[in-house]
Amino acid sequence: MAPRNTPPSSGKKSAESPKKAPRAVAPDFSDSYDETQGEGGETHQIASGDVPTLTTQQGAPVADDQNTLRIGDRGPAALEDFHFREKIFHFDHERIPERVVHARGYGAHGFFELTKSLSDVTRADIFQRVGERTPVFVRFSTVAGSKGSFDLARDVRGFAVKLYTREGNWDLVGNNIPVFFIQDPIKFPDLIHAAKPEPDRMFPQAQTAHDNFWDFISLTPESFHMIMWAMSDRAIPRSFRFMEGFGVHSFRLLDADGRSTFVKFHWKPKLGLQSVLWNEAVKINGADPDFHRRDLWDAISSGDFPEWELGVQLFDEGFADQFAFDVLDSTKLIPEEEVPVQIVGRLVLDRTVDNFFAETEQVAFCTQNVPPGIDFSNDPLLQGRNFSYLDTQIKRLGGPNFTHIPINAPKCPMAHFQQDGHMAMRNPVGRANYEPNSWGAEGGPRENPVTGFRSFEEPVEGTKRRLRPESFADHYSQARQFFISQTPIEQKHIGDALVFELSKVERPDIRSRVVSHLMNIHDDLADTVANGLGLPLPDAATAARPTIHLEPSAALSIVRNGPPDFGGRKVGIYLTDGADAGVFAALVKAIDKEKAVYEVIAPKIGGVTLSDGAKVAAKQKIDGAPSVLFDAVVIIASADGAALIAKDAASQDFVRDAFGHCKFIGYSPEAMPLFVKAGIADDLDDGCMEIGSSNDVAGFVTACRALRNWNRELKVDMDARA
Ligand code: HDD
Repeated sequence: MAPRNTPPSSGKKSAESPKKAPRAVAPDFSDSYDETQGEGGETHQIASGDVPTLTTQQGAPVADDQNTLRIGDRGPAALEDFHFREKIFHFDHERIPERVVHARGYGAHGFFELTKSLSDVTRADIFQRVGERTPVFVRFSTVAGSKGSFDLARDVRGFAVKLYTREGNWDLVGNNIPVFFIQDPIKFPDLIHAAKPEPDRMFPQAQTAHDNFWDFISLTPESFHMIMWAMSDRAIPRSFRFMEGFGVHSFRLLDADGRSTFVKFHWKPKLGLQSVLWNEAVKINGADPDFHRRDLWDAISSGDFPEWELGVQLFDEGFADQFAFDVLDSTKLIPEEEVPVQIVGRLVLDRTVDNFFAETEQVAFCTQNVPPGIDFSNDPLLQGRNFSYLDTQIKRLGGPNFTHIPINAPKCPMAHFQQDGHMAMRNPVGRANYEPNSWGAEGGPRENPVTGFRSFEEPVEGTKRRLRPESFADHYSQARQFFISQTPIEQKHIGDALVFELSKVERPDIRSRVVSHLMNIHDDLADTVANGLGLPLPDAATAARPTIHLEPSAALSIVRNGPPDFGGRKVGIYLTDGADAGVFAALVKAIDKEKAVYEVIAPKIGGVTLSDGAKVAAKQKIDGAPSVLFDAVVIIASADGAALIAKDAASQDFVRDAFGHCKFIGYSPEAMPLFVKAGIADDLDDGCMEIGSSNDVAGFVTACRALRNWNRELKVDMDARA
């Protein structure tokens, strides 16, 4: 081979010239492309038949997309290579700023269908006609992590819904938790700075388990209700499909006469609530960082469309006046026992995006997007958000015309005089670009006092000043109500989460300050956390208002609002060669009947040969399919197969983790050596079910409806005082 710095001798090259080295060959599209040999011996595919010709952005057909234009065989590139320059220029500019919060997200299309008219309380067109469907785009997200972070962070989940109504877009930009950390939007940058990676070291990514976050929280008592939710299993959902959504704030509904009814919005998943354990979440992040987005994509692609009910809590000024808390305070919820949630519609996600960037990345939610008949309350957080969302889209999407991007454009007619700006796609046409004008019918659109948006006519007076109202001062009572509304296993998880997070905090004084707030919430919780951290119990933090006792609310627990059946859940079936074909067939049938899904896992990706000689392809090799990816697992092994997998670490982890995570485990009797080697053979309980024949299958699948056998975990609590 000629040395690199040897100049070409003449136009001719020796056989050893580096140019002759074989080049990467493009994927084989030989069905649709004709292949031809490039000058250097490389293979390319050229357009033919229905396959379009590659062009530049200007539409010029491209003859060669493999080689830049150069002078001489081994000489410099030519500046006139417009195709190369355009391609690289465009590539260099592919990234846009990620969202400052909620950077990691995943979206899908669907529809909202009204099932109960709200025409008595609102003129909003979307709430008038039962059975009518409105197109929607939904984006789920985590808050703190950057775009490439993992899905199972302990974090709040965004639940943002854009409804393309006939009277303009309505963006209901909510979370999977019905309250928020702060009461005043001026604290939002501080909250987010504190939660994100620390600015000098830029870690930890996508987690709040660090000093800055807990320092801020411990100095912000109003955050403690939200902290209870964020430390509960709500913050590690099993799937977007199994979590609730909340509009959080009190909004207003306005009827045609301008009369107002307060409303809070709820999304309730048809498949019930479900979360994972923290130990599972940590492992899922390693095994499949895209766990949530893959789950949503797979469900929609397979026709198992995720569905939520839209619920509304309606209340009037009279209720607001007598409610124990301020309905304008976003750190408080209204218990469903006090104002029931009425179901008025359903949301179905039935279409994945065609392109992630065009749709999910470019979608711009703005809380101030409301149609006539829906209006804001004076919740200060909401008022602040109404400024922030519009502002952030300009930074992110580069100019004021982001509504021209198809995902953001309303699907109803638009007519206005706003024009120009970067990337204007559809300027108004005609002579008049102002109003009033005297161009008559050709003068463009006019305001309409009847159909147009009207704000609630609320008499307001007061002194201009900076203050936090007295009515916002109780920070602990609803935090306590949340805690006492949880089942024992959920209470344990809250304690575990607090101990875990605070164990990552280096400064003992911060840990102690957090516990001092827990003292105002619940003695047992404070005691468990202090004990788990090895701290003496501190004095309770000074409270602006003493904690009052509120009755528990069943709606606040995940376990009490689990699924009606095992539908939408996934079973991991670990097979070996020689596994019982009858049991496998019965299992598949029972899972299908339950509307659940399964994946076959095998020692080799090539699959296994069952007892009857049938071959079964594997979806996963055991190393890539730890049991954390499944809701329940089954091991069907032959004696020889069991002897083989019993020695394998990934196989041992598979059953040990499934057991530790309280999952239902089905197994053929031959699989027992695996449990022995995994060290759990003596612990197997009634959630571990032997499947000796196909007759045992139905009982197992029915048992899985309970999702977990929590008793297993309740026996051990490392943090609680003995
Ligand atoms: Fe926010 C994004 C939800 C308070 C400022 N927020 C954002 C998203 C969701 C929420 C779901 C992602 C939307 C998407 O998928 O593109 N935010 C909430 C909820 C809050 C809340 C439920 C409290 C009730 N947010 C909040 C405050 C402020 C912001 C108080 C500022 C004053 N939020 C933003 C933002 C973001 C955003 C900076 C970043 C990206 C974006 O807007 O589009 O404007």
